[in-house]
Amino acid sequence: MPDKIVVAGVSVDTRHWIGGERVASAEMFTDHSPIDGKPIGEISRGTPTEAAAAVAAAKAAFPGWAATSRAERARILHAVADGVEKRLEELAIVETTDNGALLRSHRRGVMPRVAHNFRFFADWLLTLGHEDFETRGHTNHVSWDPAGPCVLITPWNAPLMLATWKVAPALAAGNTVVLKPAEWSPLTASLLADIAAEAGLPAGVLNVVQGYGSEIGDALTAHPDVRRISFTGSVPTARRIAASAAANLTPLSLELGGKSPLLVFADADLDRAVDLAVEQYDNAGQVCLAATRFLVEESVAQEFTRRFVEKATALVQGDPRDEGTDIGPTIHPRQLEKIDGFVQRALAAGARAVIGGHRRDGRYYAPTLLTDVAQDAEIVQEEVFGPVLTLQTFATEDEAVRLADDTRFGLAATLVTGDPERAERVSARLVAGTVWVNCFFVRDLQAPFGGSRHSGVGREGGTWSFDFYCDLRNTVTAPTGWTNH
Ligand code: TXE
Repeated sequence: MPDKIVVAGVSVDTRHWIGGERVASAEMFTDHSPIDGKPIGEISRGTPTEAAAAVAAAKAAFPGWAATSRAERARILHAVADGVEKRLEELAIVETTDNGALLRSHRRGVMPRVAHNFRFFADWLLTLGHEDFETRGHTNHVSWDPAGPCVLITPWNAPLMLATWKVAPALAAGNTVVLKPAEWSPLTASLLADIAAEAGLPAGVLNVVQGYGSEIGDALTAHPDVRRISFTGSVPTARRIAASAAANLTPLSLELGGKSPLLVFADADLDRAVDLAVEQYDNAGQVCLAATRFLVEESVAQEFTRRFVEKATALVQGDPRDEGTDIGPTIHPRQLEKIDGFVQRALAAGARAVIGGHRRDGRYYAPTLLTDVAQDAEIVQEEVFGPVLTLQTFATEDEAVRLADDTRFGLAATLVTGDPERAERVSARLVAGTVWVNCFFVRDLQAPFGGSRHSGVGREGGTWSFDFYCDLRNTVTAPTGWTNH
């Protein structure tokens, strides 16, 4: 099998990246493109042996990287960002080929954000203080020490963006990393390894292991030398990882799914509400933050639906490489199957498809809006992770809040209202890690990001990332000449 494949004109190494070297596995797995379902190439299928080698490399590199000055770490992370910017077009087309999300989004939004992830945490690192204060003449000195090797496990819906969201703060804090990208979208992680090496990141500081989570996950998450595990993905896998991490009490950060509401009050600017509603089809609905449950005040529900349908049916679904495409394919036949299963069960239970409700050719699913759904219906309670939205109505603010909070998730909520007092009142009552008022998807890396309940554990972003990736130490020093007697 070749060590390198050419994807949309870009050479991608198919092997792991361990201790600054490319390492091949005996077995391979086939990576397919969601655009046409065709094979892209054969990728090294990691085993527990390679997983352990990657952790050993991260462990060996840790003392050197932890002792590297903050200024030097920041300089190298900025150089990684430079490399991402230099290869932005290549990263964008490879990612689109691999996961089917829109090329125009990768070019203009996602890949610039990947570079920003490195720049932001490099700069933030330099502001991280050492706190000092006094207790009865003693000095307390609080320091942020790197924790050690970190295992970062990432999903396929925004592969490089979500990976670097973890890699950048982990490295900035002085940790070393083993990154395990999703097997449905393994390619850009391999390019990141090249970019990091070119930027001067020392061998072993960033390692990438490819393969199936079910085959190498435990070897990573139960490893006694791993000091942090950060995971973005599904709830069942999170449970498995938490159980595996329990052996060593390894601290975990979990960013899981959502079933977020979009609340539209009668006093809202309806055009804005519809614009925000249509955005929920981004990335074919494969977005953890998507506000997939529309809750609309009764008096405007009909008009909202009319305007939504007009706008949604004008969206172009097709090849994600075309500039004019609004909605691409779903990632994998298994995901398509899962989406359609949810929709068909909902229709059988009495839901009505206002639009969509069926597959299209290949891996494409028609943008769907379902009404006549009960609050306890599976389609209202479970994350579909596809272009499938539901619409329910409410009569009062209390009812809106009750419906919004009545799932096991708590990742985000969006509310659209023209009344600032209502916005303040309602947002304070919602269980959600992020509440957007009259907007959606605005995310500053300084802000805490994460979810409550089954949407996750912990927060990422700014100080919260460093809290997670550092061991905090308080050193208490007695005043000179002080005795205990
Ligand atoms: O996720 P998994 P899947 C949700 C979404 C989607 C569903 C299933 O609802 O339909 O999850 O997606 C690795 N030990 N989200 O099956 O399994 C795996 O290799 C260690 C929401 O793809 O959670 C991949 O790298 N790792 C979400 C990563 O976990 C293991 C994004 C995610 O895969 C492992 C993606 C194991 N035992 C899906 N088993 C979000 N929050 O944005 C698997 N993995």
